[in-house]
Amino acid sequence: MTAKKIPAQKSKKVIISCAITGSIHTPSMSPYLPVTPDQIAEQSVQAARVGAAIIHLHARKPTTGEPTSDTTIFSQFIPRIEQDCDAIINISTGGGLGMSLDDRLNAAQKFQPELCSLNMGSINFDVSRAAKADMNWKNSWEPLFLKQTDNMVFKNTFRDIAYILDRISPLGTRFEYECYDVGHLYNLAHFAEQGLIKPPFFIQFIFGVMGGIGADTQNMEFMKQTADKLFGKDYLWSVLGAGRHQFPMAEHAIQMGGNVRVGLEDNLYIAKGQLAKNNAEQVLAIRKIIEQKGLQVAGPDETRDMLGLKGK
Ligand code: KMH
Ligand code: ZN
Repeated sequence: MTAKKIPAQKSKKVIISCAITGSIHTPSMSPYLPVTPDQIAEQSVQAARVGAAIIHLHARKPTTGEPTSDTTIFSQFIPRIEQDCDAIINISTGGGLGMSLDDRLNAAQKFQPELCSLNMGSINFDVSRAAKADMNWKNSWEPLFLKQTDNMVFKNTFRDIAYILDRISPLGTRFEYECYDVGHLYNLAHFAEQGLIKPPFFIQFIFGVMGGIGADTQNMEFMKQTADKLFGKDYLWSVLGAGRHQFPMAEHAIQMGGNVRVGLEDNLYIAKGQLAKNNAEQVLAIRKIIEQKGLQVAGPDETRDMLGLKGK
């Protein structure tokens, strides 16, 4: 996948989001995946200090690393991150595969952050191939969880999305709209037409999840053309490439004038065969690419203005 030669847009600043831990990777895959509240807080603050304006968060059970919606665990890292850096907190409403919709909303309702993720459609989300890896599993839940994902739907029906909007929008929280395929942009347009969401829309184009659109640059251009058609100037876009697609897709997005998401939620590596030692390493690497193109990284307050957020 070679990036086409498109002149970089010099005027605007690039927003870096960092997704710290997620709910898909498991602790045996990398010793650097943050799992405990201390690790999540430390890596979030480090990532913010080196240029991430937005920190996207999930929680895990500290002893096993299993994804959890328990707000007492979120409360062991969210206030610390808020206190130790100025980054925008973005809490997942995707939670972990298999969680109920209400559980997925617990943390967002409690902490009322500036941003939440909102997944714009139901998809297959298959990471079962990871269960076949020749791995010395640290916890029995890990291979069991991974294995069953070939028969799992990540459910985000129109009713579910409306339910989330109904509960979270009144808190003044805005959304990062997660679009895993072109149809999800149309779903988003439907909610915009209903007047249930207001611009500017911050859209995350997600490439390379098994169940979503593939990770190639033509698909990125098609997603962008479709979003232009549906939302005109009313949106900002960012790119998340899953796994090994993270950096090539992010670089192409920067070249096309988009924003980027990195972090160990999406990819555990910093180079082929080399695990990232923390989230900040990936933030620094993408920052270097942005600056080499003569562009600047957006700070948290600039990002708040660009996305129309309520503030800290
Ligand atoms: N795991 C990513 C592919 C969410 O948390 O709501 C997308 C994501 C979803 O971050
Ligand atoms: Zn997430």
